[in-house]
Amino acid sequence: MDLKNYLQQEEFIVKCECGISLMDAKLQMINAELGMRCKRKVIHSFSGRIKSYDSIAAKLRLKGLDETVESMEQNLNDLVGVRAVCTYTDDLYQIAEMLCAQKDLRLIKEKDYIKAPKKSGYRSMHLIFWAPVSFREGTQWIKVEVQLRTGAMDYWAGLDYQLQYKKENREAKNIGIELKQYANAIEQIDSKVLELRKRIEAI
Ligand code: 0O2
Repeated sequence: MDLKNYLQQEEFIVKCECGISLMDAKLQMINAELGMRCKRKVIHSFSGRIKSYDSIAAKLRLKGLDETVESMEQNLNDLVGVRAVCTYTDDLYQIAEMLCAQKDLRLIKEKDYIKAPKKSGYRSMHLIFWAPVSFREGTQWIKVEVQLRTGAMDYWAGLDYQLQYKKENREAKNIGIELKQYANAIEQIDSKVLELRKRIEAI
C-alpha cells in the first residue's frame, strides 16, 4: 500500500490516537502528582498530533529516504507526538525522569536539546518511547515522541517553525539571525527565572 493511503487508514489513525491518549494520561498524572508536591501548576499545556502526510514525505525526502511505509516506520520517530509545556526547566527534567521510570514504557532515545541546543538555537527535551496500547488482538507498541519545553522555548520554536517556510526571503534571513540571538536571551531568562523561584521558595 502506498504511504498516503496507509496514513489515511482508520486502523492506523486509531492506533496513533491511542498512543497520544496513553501518553497524555501519563503526563496528566505526573502533573497532578508534581502539582501536589510543589504546590503550583507544573504543566501549563498539553498537545498531541499525528504527523501529516506532507510533513512525513518532506522529512523522508530531506533525509534522502524512500517515501514508503517501511521507510517511514524504520526511520521516523515523531509520527506520533505529544508536547508538554512548563514554566521551569527543572520541572522538565523531573517529568522526563518520572516518565523514564515507568515500567511499561520503553525508552528508545533521549535527546536533550536543552543542555545541547541545536545549531538553529532550538531547545527542548525529546524522549522517544515505545508505548503499549492494549487492543483486542493484543498489545500494540506505538512509537511516541514526547517534547518537553518551557513556555519561552515553545514560543521561540513556534516562530522558528513559521520562518522555515519563508527561508528564501531576504527579510526572513534577517529575522532568522535576530531570532537566533533571542534563543540565547531566552536561555538566560529561563535560568534566571528558575533561580528566582528557588530563592522565593527558600524564604
Ligand atoms: P514537525 O512538523 O514539528 O513534525 P531523529 O531521527 O529522531 O534523530 P529528527 O526526527 O530529525 O531525527 O529529530 P529532531 O531533530 O529531534 O526533530 C524532531 C522534531 O523536533 C521536529 O520535527 C520539530 O518538531 C522539532 N525541531 C527540531 N529541530 C527544530 C528546530 O531547529 N526548530 C524548530 N522550530 N523545531 C525543531 P519536524 O519533522 O522537523 O517537524
